[in-house]
Amino acid sequence: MPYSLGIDSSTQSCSAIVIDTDTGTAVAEAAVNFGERLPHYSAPSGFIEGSADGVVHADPLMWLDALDLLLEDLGKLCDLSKVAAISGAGQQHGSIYLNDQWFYAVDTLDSTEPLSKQIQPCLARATSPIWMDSSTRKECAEIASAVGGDSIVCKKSGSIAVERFTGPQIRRFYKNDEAAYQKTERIHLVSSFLCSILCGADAPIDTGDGAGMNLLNIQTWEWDDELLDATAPALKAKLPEVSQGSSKVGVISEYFVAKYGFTPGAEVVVFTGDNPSSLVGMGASQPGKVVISLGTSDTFFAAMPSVVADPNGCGHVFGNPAGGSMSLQCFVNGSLAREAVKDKFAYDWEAFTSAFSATAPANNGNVMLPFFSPEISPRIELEAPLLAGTETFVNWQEADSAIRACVEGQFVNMKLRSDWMQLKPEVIYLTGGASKNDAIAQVVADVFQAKVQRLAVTGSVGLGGAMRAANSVFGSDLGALGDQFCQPQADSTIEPQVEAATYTSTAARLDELLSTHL
Ligand code: ADP
Ligand code: XUL
Repeated sequence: MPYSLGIDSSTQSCSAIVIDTDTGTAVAEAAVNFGERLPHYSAPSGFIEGSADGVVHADPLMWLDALDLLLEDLGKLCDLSKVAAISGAGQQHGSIYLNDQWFYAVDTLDSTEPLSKQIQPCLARATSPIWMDSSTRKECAEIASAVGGDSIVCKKSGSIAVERFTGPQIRRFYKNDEAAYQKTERIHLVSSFLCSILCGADAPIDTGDGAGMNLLNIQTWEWDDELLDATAPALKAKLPEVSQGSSKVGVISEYFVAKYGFTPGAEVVVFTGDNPSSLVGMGASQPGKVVISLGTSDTFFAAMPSVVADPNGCGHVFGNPAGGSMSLQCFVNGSLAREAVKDKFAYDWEAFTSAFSATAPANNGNVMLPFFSPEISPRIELEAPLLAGTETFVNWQEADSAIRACVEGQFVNMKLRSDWMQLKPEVIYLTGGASKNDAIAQVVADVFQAKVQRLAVTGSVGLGGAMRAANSVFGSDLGALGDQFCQPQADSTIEPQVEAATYTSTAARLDELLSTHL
C-alpha cells in the first residue's frame, strides 16, 4: 500500500507524519519550528510580538517557507514518491487575505522559486490575525446585535461571536482598511490556504474549521447569509466553497512533484482545523469517546451524536471531519491554575500528587473554583479562586485539601459545563502535559464515572490528517486506522473508584458559589 501524509501547521511549528497503513507504522516524522528555523520573521513563538490592544498576527509567508523546509526535510527521511494520499490541518481561526492574482498564482506555481516569493504579490493584507488575537470585542457585539443577540449567533454558528473567530476578525479588517478589504478577492483559513497550495488550486474550507468563523450555519453547513451580512459587505464571494471533511479536492501540484519527488496524481483531501484533526488522530471521531487535553488551558472535545449548540454560549460546535459534528469547550484555568495552587505551598509535582492520598474524594465538603484569571467556561471575571468550607480551608491553611479542591473543582466544573453536549462517555482519552499525573487522572475518572486512558500517540493533529487522507483515498476504515495507530499506553487505564453520587454535593456547592458571583 502507498503512504499517507498528514501535515499540521500549528502556532509554533509546521510538522508532518507519513504513515504506512499496511504495516500500521509511522514511516517518517519531521517538524519545522518557526522561531528556530525562520528567525528573520521575528516571530520566536510563531506570531509577531509587541502589538497592542490584543492584536496578534503572523506572517503567512512564514507558513509557506516552513512548508518548503518541512518537505525538504521529510524527503530525506522517506521516499515521497510513495505518498498517494495527503491531508492536514491548520491552527483554527487564522485568516489570509488574497487579491485577484491569487487564483492564477496558485495554479501556476514555479518549482524553481520559493512558494513565499510567488504568493507574496497575492497578499491583500500583509499579515494574518491568528487565534490568539482578542482585538475584536466591539465587532463581536456589532455582529451579535445585527442578528438579534448572542443566542442567535450561537444557535446559527455553534458559538457566540468570539474575538478570535474569523468573522469578527474580517469585520475589523473591513472597518479599519476598507480599501484593502475591497481588493480582497479570497479569504482563506490557514487550513484551506495550505491545502490550496498543495493542490495548486483554490481549495474549499471544511465544516470543521469553517465552524470556527461565526459565518457557517451548523444546521445546513452552508454560509449563513444573515451572519455574512452582519460581518462585512459582499463577503460571500470572497469565501471559498464549504465541503465535508472527507472530500478529495485535487491532486498534488506539479510544484511539489518537480521539487520534492511526489508522484503526479497523489490525491489531496480537504484540510481541517487542528482540533477536529486531533479528534480523528486520537481515535475519537465516533461518539462515545471524549478527549480531555490538559495543556496550558484544559480542553474538552468529543464527537457529538446530534447537532446542539451550548445554550449557555460557552462551548463551540464544529463539523466532525468524520461526519456530523463535534463539541469543543475551553477552560482557561487549567495547568496554570494547578501550578498556582502547587506553588502557593511551595510543593513540587510529587508532593502535589501525594496530597490526594492524604485527603478523601469530595474533600469533606471543602470546594474551590480555582479561577486565577477570568474564565470563559463559565464566563466569569475573577482574579482569584472562590473557596467554601471550613475556616482553615478558606484561609488557605490546608495545603493538601486545597490541592484536592482545586482539581475536583476543575473537573466537576468541566462536567457541569459539558452537560449540554448530552454525552455519556465510555472512555476518556487524556492528553497534554498534566495527563501523566495518575492522581489527576483518577479524579477525572471519578467525576465523569468513566474509564480514563492515556494514548501512546503524540502529534495527534498530523496523524489525524494522515488517517483522514487514507480514509478518503484508500478507503481505509477510520475505526480500523484508530485501532492501528491510536493504542492506549500499556497499564495506563484508570477506572472510577467512587460511587456516582460522590460529587453531587460538590457540584451543588460549586453552583452556589458561582451564583453569588455571576
Ligand atoms: P501546552 O501544549 O499548552 O504548551 P502541555 O500540554 O505541554 O501544554 O502541558 C504543560 C503543562 O503540564 C505545564 O504547564 C504543567 O503545569 C503540566 N505538568 C507537567 N508535569 C506535570 C505533572 N507531573 N502533574 C501535573 N501537571 C504537570
Ligand atoms: C480553538 C483554538 C485553538 C487553535 C490553536 O478554538 O482557538 O485551539 O485552534 O490551536
